[in-house]
Formats: sequence, C-alpha cells, structure tokens
Amino acid sequence: MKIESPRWLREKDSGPIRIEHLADRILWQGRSPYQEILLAENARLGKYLLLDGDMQSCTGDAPFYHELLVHPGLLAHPQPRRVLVLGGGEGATLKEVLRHRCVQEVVMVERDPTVVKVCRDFAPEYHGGAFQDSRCRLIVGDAYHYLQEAQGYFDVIVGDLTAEPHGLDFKELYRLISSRLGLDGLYCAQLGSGNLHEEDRFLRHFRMLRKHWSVLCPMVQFVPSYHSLWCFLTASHGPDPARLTGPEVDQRLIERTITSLHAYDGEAHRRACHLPKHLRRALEHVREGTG
Ligand code: SPD
Repeated sequence: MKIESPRWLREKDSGPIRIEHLADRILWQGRSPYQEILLAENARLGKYLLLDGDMQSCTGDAPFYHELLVHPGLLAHPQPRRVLVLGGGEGATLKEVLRHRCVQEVVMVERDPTVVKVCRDFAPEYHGGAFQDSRCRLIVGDAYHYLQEAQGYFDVIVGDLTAEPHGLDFKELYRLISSRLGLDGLYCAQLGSGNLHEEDRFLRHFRMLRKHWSVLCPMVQFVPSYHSLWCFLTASHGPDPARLTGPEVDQRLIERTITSLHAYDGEAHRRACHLPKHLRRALEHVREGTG
C-alpha cells in the first residue's frame, strides 16, 4: 500500500479521547503473524512504533518510559546479575538493563521477531547496539513457555508487555514469574494509564500482583507520546524502591557508573513514588478490600 506523507496516525483504542500522531515518513509497515506493525517518523517526536494501532514507544521520549520501567527495580536489588526481559522488542528496555555493569546475563524473550528486526534495522536509537552486547541472549518465543522451562532464578524480571494483549493470562504469568525470582528478586512492570477514570487496568493488575508479592511499589510518570500519566510498579518480598531517598538513588547510579540517563535520577524517582490522590485513594480501597 502506498502511503501519502505526512499523515495522521490514529490510535485504535484511546477511549473517549482521540489520539493521533503526525508522521512525516512511514519507515516500515506490514503484518507479522502476530500483529500490525507500523514504524513512523516525525521531525519533532522522533521514530515511533505502533502495534495493532497502539503506541508502544517513541525514540523522542523513550527514556520517560524505559528508564522508570527498569532502574528503580535494578537499583533496589543489592546486586542484580541475572535479568529476564519479557517483551520489549524495540530493545530499549534491554539497553537500560545493560547499563548496570553488575548484570552478567540478560535473557530477552520476545514472541515477534519482526518487531525486533524492524526496530533493529530502522530505529537503532531504541537499542543503541544492545543486541550486540555479549551479555544479551535473545529468545524468540512465548513468555509462558520460557518461564515454564527456564532453569535457575532471576534477580530481576522486567515485563515490557502490552498490559492487555489478546489472550495473555496474567494470573498464570504472575504465578510463573514469582516462581522464577530469587530471594531478593523484583518484578518490574508497566501497568497502563493512571489518568483519572482510566485506572481500572492498573488496579486489576495491582490486585493480581499482591497475591504473589508482599512489597509493591507503584510509581507514575507522564509519558508525552501516550498523552497519559503512566503507571509502573515493582513487586518483591523485600527490596522496595519506595524506601530509597533521592540522594540514595543518585549515589547508587554513581556506584553503578550510570551517568547518562535522560529522565531518571533521585529527584525523578521521588516524584514518581508520589502518586496523585485519585490513585492513592483507589489503592487504599484495594488494600482495605473494598475496591
Ligand atoms: N511497551 C508496551 C507499552 C504499551 C503502551 N501503549 C500506550 C498507548 C497510549 N495510548
């Protein structure tokens, strides 16, 4: 199909608000066995990826999403060596994990090799060469299957998954993830919109997660390309990013020689841990068993 440029790309499921992204150029468009893939570019936003009409990430503001998804959990762990990334085909999550030099092995499990190939070939800004790092092992396959068969334990598991992909049974997924985490292990996830009246998905996942983990640390960050306040979370049986002060976060970043982040630092960490009132109240209800 010939694509006229520039053009507006409309997101499929943006609720009562219409979200459109201006594309100066379409870099790649096609269908994989799993989904409709569209990689576009805009002079101001950078390159961005839509899967089945849902914005995944944009190189212009990727740090707002990927840095908060990864670093609070990895910094809260005393020494993460073995990390598993579920999803994250763009490679940006992988890139953030690999910034921690103490990490010796990262396994990334992504079901759709076409997404990886398209981003690898046409949007290297996402991964910055991360797929070439000798610590990285990319497995094309299904997260459940991998978790069922995996050997040993992970220090951190990062779920860079679309929160409600068709057919993904999150109850079972969380059970499997909890069975593959080591003693101080953390699960890090993105859990969808935190906008007022859009928090249902976040709360539903929060309820499922608290069945497996006693320490949950919810965080929020505005992500410009989502036009939304976005929810993140770490889950564990001990390590808790919420207990880290801003200076402690900055100190740990220095100790791990992570000096070139764009969005995340001690102050951003504290801000992310301060939830808006509507989310605090909703979580209180969940904790009291009334919501
Ligand atoms: N990496 C998966 C994140 C998916 C986020 N979609 C956001 C859509 C905002 N309208």
